[in-house]
Amino acid sequence: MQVVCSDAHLAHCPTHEVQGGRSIALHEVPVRAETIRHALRDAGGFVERAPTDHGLAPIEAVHDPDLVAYLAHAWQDWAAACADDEQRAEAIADTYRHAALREGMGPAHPPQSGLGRLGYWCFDTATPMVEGTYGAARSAVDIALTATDLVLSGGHRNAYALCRPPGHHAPRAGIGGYCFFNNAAIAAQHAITAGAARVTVLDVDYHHGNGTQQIFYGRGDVQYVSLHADPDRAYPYFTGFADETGADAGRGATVNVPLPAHCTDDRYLAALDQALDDVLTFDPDLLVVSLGLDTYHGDPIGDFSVTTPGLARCGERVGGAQLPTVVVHEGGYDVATLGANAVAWLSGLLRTTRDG
Ligand code: SP5
Ligand code: ZN
Repeated sequence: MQVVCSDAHLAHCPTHEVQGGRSIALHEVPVRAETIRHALRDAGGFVERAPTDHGLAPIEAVHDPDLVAYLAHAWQDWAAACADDEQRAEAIADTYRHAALREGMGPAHPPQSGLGRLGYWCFDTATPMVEGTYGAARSAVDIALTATDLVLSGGHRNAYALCRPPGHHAPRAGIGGYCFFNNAAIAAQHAITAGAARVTVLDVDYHHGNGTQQIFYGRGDVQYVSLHADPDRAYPYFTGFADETGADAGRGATVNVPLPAHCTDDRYLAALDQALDDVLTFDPDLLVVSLGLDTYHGDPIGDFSVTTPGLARCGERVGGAQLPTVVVHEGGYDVATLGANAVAWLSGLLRTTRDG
């Protein structure tokens, strides 16, 4: 199996996030991708490839060009506005553009201050930026796009994009949830631009992919199907309910399956089988999987009970759909098991894929 990866992600290395009011060590760290890379090397049968530069056009086909322009100099803006080096180390906003702030007064404009600007674009306290963040996020997009090219025109039945930072929480005009550019959404749109009639994004990260859902909510050509922790108890709290099914031309093309705490392998696989029925009914030309390994029972920020053999069975079910498939990496934070779990899921996919 082709694995697209690079060292560029190493430059995105903030050290802390604010979760539930506490400053804690950041969960989304470089060693996540490195440990998966090494496990795939040890497992054998995985071939590493470098990404190619796709430029800004595929990003701006999905994201607000003003957001893209902001991110290119966000850290410099922040650094210039900071009081001292200690504050400057990592960009985390203190004020967010909450809908109630300007209710009845028209939309806010991006403020001049680098501190204010961050809260204009970012929606949470867990998405710190450092100087190397933009380059790493650009590279993650190129990784997803290169993997997509391998499947669209490179003669490969599937490919794995080992992306970091992840992407599925980033909407058209915002960042959050450790995400800057929505790698999976950009890959899906890239396939449509290249001539695909229909593309499905199947999101199996523990968290709801609010960004991907928002980007395609009104679209009938890109289906979004997600299994995730019920937003009544889990981040991102405001999206991912079962009654969110799409709007306008996208009516019925969004499928949300909220799941309970301690969700077992069997419960998860039953939900996945149903979701795959919806995917096959939609009949996409390409499947993009947003793969999060934070469904694993040992994940520090999840509460599911999915095991390593369970993850292998998940990969088998997805491979059984027999669709050209791009697997785009999202979350998963139990560093000790990430490698084994990635190998399990991807090997499952390969086992059931014909001429994989
Ligand atoms: C890509 C991805 O997986 N992003 C996840 C972002 C989650 N950010 C904040 C999570 C807050 C979770 N609080 C859980 C406490 C568990 N003990
Ligand atoms: Zn997640």
